[in-house]
Amino acid sequence: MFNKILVANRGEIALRVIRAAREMGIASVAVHSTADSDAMHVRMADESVCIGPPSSQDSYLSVPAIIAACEITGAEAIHPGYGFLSENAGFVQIIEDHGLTFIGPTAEHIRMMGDKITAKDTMKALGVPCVPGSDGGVATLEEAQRLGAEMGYPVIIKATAGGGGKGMKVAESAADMERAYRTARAEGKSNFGNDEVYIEKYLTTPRHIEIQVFGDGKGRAVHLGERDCSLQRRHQKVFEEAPGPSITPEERARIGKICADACANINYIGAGTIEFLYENGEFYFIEMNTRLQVEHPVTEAIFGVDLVREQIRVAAGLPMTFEQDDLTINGHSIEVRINAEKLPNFSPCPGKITQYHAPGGLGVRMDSALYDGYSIPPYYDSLIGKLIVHGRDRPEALARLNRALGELIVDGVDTTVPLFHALLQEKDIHTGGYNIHWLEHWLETNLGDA
Ligand code: MV4
Repeated sequence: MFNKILVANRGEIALRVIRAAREMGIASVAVHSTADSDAMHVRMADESVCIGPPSSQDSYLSVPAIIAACEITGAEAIHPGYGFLSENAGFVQIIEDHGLTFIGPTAEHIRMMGDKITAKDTMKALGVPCVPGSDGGVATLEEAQRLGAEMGYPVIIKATAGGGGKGMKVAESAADMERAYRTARAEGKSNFGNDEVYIEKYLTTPRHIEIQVFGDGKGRAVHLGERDCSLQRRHQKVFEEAPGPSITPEERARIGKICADACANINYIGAGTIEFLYENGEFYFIEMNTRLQVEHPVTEAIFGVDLVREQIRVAAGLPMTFEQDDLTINGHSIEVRINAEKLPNFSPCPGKITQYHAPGGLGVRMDSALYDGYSIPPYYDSLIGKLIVHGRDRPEALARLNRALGELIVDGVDTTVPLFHALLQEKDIHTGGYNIHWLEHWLETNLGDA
């Protein structure tokens, strides 16, 4: 096992990794920008290294600075958290070239899943159900038009290098295809330097269901059920839960096994998420994320496992502490993302926290790097905390969420807390009757959010 690991991230996820390391008897190194000298991850780590100025580009994304911090401190492995360098295959390559270990998948798997056409081809060949669409890339407008006519409209054109909704255009009809095809290609080119696109049948009212997978890199892999992350605004998740309110145990076992077998087949190592659209009882693969996700705690809650601990174990060449048959679901968990944002437009709201009080009690977990008097810097993501609740069933989890939100105090900045109080008044939230468009419709109707 490693003696010391470096955490190449900030905020709540840096704390999350430091906590796992400490429980394992592993020393931790925090890295930080000059804007984060007073950040909680710096205080909580055993050691810290300042790696650059406030801009992420020159600090949390600076590969030379992070490698140098490893060499100075003698850290043997790097945990990337989520975002920043977590899905950067070049970073993984450089880490390995320096004799260090990346706590995460191989550069090859990151590259494979980062290219959406390759990811889909791979998953299809492994027996994972995919959205009907083009076989690989679509090189010409004429081919796109032929496919549109063949599949029937609406269709969606997606950039192979896309993500977070960028480089994705819906064509409602044949007349709409030229515009959609050209803009998807142009956005792929300008955002990712890659204008290759593919086409899928557009699913109009699906849910976003993602399967948590975990592999040991030696041909063993398991699944840890699904999360329903359909409540999103502009491709940012807002509210996540596990298990999915619409998924039966039989469906979970079936799609879970397909995903675990696919990961075993490619010798996948560590945590991964296989994303699906789910409509009319069918799962359709869209993408795979090769990182630990923001919403991993809901899975941890219902399975009673520490996913970061397992990531560190398999990176060190040790086996996972569980097999598929050990993994059973206990109750229901919900996470809400607390962002420093001002409603109704979700505009970023950095500033000084004059008072912070985290909720507690049975079934409540607050993952946050906030403290009284902390100043949220304006340079980074607006996520300032995640409130995760766990109950014996969904109604108990919802009641607990309402109770815990009532205890939470974050003064000095605006947050998304009022949104969750309002959502908990909605019948559809209590019945679980929502899809990927529900929240945006609700925001438009109730807050006038464009
Ligand atoms: C789709 C889709 C409908 N049909 N693909 C959005 C980002 C990227 N991860 C994939 N996305 C979508 N792909 C087909 N064939 C609808 C979306 C989509 C979406 C997906 C998940 C969660 C929220 C969403 C919001 C808008 C569109």
